[in-house]
Amino acid sequence: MKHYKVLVAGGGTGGLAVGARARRSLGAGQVAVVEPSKEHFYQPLWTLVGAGMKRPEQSMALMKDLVPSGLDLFEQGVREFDPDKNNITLTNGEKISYDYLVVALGIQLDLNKVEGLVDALKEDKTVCTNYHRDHVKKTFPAIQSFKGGNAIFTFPNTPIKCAGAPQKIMYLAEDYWKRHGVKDRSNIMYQTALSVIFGVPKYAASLMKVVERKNIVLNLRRSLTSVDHMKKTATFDLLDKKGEKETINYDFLHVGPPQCAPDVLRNSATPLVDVDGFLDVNLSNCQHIKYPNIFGIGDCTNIPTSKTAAAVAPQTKIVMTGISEMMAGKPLSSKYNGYTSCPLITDYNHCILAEFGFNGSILETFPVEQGKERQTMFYLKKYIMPQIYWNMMTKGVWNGPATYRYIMHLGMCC
Ligand code: FAD
Ligand code: UQ1
Repeated sequence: MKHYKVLVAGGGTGGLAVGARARRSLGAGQVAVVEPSKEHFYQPLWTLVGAGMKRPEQSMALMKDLVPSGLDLFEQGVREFDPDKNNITLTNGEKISYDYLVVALGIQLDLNKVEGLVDALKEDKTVCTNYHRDHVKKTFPAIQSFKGGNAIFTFPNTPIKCAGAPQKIMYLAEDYWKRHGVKDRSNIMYQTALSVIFGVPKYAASLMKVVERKNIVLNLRRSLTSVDHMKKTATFDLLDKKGEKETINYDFLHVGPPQCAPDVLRNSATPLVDVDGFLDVNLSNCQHIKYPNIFGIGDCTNIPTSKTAAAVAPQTKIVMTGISEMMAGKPLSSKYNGYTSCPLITDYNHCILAEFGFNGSILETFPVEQGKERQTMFYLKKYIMPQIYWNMMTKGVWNGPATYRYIMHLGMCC
């Protein structure tokens, strides 16, 4: 059985970053990443792909080109965890053992939870989702060919990555339709399972002004249950009226799909996960609650902060610091504040850069009013973040903006 000092399950944003970081600190041949996909995606770009501002290829790089030399890559899925024996089984049956395991499996789309959605995404040009590596390509053509009627954007009744993404694409589509003379003939609806537009009151207040200015119909506590693409209808559960439903005709439908913990975790026979199937970790240091040599990072964990790549950045450092401290026999020192960020794009030129931590505490980097729609934040999202991602994050040298926040606030902040 092959053995590694650090084994990383999943080679997405968190897995690649932590793998590269561990490789640098522990040397060649000591660290491996298990990732079945040959392709790695910078998913935050999908909002811009959906709006026609970036090409799909710009969001993708081959794993073989990203993995640094000396970091071993297994092009397999993890089939089973055996945390009591410190090993995992791959989909091809091979077992690998480890001293430390980092679980970075992301969150899984649960398209089948909405009856008829898979068929609608395949068959109907007017149904799209920025959340899927293939279907994201349909979004901009669907926006371009919309000639008026009902345009529906949905937010699911499940955990979700980048909770802002279902509304960002709506604001971009509205801007596009306004500039192309379609807006007057359209009825834009945001159907969300939440009881607010956004979870942090400061940014929710700014977004409510955007919704009002754009004449968007905001329908709270609605959960998409089925799509009939032959009849072009979408049906929603009214979450505050038990058993009641509403059916709406659509001419354009962007779905924020239901999501769930990855199957391999949810179905795990071991006590690795919480009741919802997410990896059960300590929110301060990302260490597993029961197995101290297991750490979790990113969307697959039950850390109570919004699931984003921005959150993964500081977690990468916390995980690697924790492993180094354990190797040195020291107690863990990290205290994660829950930092996460959501660049809420409101049109083709503006963005509200939401940055917050546990319990909605505001953790803004820049010494300006970040609740405002700003061009500078749009350029940060469109041009600077992809550079940071490909040149720093995937190489394991981006810890998030905490140091810049401290400097820009002259040391007078968190
Ligand atoms: P992922 O990057 O999803 O990686 C998980 C990896 O695990 C995948 O490569 C997968 O193939 C692999 N895997 C799955 N199952 C197995 C298995 N059984 N064995 C081995 N490997 C497996 N974040 C931001 O910070 N800012 C944004 O503006 C932003 N916008 C977004 C817009 C959209 C449309 C989307 C979809 C996401 C956005 N995000 C944004 C969220 C961000 O992309 C994720 O939070 C981030 O990628 C999480 O990293 P991760 O490593 O936890 O998961
Ligand atoms: C961030 O660190 C990050 O991860 C790489 C993102 O994902 C793409 C983000 O969207 C944002 C906003 C951040 C935070 C970075 C800065 C400079 C505020």
